[in-house]
Amino acid sequence: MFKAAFKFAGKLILAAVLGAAAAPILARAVLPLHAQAAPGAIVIDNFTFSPPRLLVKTGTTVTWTNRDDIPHAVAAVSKLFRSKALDTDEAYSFIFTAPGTYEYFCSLHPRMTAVIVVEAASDDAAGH
Ligand SMILES: [Cu+2]
Repeated sequence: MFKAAFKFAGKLILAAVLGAAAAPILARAVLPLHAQAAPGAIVIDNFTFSPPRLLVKTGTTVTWTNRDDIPHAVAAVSKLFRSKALDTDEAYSFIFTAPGTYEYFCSLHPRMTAVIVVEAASDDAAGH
């Protein structure tokens, strides 16, 4: 009788321990599907925008950081955005709210070109 009750309690404790151990694993597996607005980071160095083509979702803040030892600037071909000249280690950010292909260049060195492709976030796509 006591033995049976003890066995039963042991099973409950085992279940509780397993449950506690499984919870963080489940949380880790589920979370990345939600709150993931991958930030966009572009590095300017050696007269080059890297990456030359960046794919982001709507609502993403893209930040350009000048790691070159001379000034550069960021200017959209469409004139949607335009930074001032960025000295070494200075940064410029722009939030992309609409899907599209955004070509841009360095207004100080117009041969430096690159592109940002903005895709609708999955939540947006469902509403349209
Ligand atoms: Cu430049």
